[in-house]
Amino acid sequence: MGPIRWEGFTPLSCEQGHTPETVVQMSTLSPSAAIINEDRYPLSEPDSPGYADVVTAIRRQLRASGCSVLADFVAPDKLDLFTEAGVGVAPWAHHGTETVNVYNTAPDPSLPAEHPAHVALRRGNAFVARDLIPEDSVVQSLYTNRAFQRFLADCFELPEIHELADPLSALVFNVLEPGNAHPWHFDTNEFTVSMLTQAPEAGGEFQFCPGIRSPQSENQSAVADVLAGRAPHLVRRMRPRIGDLQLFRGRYSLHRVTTVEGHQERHTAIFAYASAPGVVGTPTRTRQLFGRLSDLHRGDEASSDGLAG
Ligand SMILES: O=C(O)CCC(=O)C(=O)O
Ligand SMILES: [Fe+2]
Repeated sequence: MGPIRWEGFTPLSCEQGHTPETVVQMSTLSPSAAIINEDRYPLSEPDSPGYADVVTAIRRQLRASGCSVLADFVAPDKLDLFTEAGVGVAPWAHHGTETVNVYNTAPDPSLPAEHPAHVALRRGNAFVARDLIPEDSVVQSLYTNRAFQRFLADCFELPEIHELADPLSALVFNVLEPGNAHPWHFDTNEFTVSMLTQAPEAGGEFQFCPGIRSPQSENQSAVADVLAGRAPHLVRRMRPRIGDLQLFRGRYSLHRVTTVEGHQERHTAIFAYASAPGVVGTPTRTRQLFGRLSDLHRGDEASSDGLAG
């Protein structure tokens, strides 16, 4: 496998009168013409009717279910770059088999017996931290691309979005080996952007319960019902394809990935952003995911919105 490189812009020809300086400048503003399927997602033309139509459709889906899958987001001839990016770093994933609950919180005996926080789940997945993903990787280029960020902010109806300040969790590959699952959980961040880069032979289905909790209500009884398998009507099932981009409000929607079957690992690139700058994961969560901390992780364990986890 050759080195993975993506320049982040389509080189402009001399006839157009662009100097090297303007080309470099455009590389941070204009996307991605090279790797994004601009026929369907015209990110380099944010003022076009086509862009507005795409954003409107995505907003509608996000409002309705907290999830929108942007089919064929990556240009077909660039899919391999994403798969190779994941395959190249998967050996560096931190593997942890841990007993967790849906909130990723420590056991709390003071909670009532029926509280879903008492349900112990086995999490057998692995994460590659951002600081182990080469800077010239295609996923780093996409993560930091301004046009991509502007597009995501438009989709999530935010004035702007910010890269996490967390050097580990801002951008990760999630590696699920055969036999492992990512059990029911809520995400720490409000919304997540992810892309399957290698599919399992079987299993590894994404399941979610749209908007099962909100900042106003934890809705513990419904969460407990889902964990006990008593509420299949609340669960939606999805099987993403490589190169589809998934936008997801994972802080409010309980979700999981079912057990991976067959011989091939399931790889997902996860692009984490926040509506405010400077967001860093808590030390507890960071240790769970990566087995280590970075200098930036402070001792502050409290979440900002009052929800657990
Ligand atoms: O791999 C996926 O599709 C989802 C992963 C996930 O939910 C997470 O990392 O929080
Ligand atoms: Fe998640």
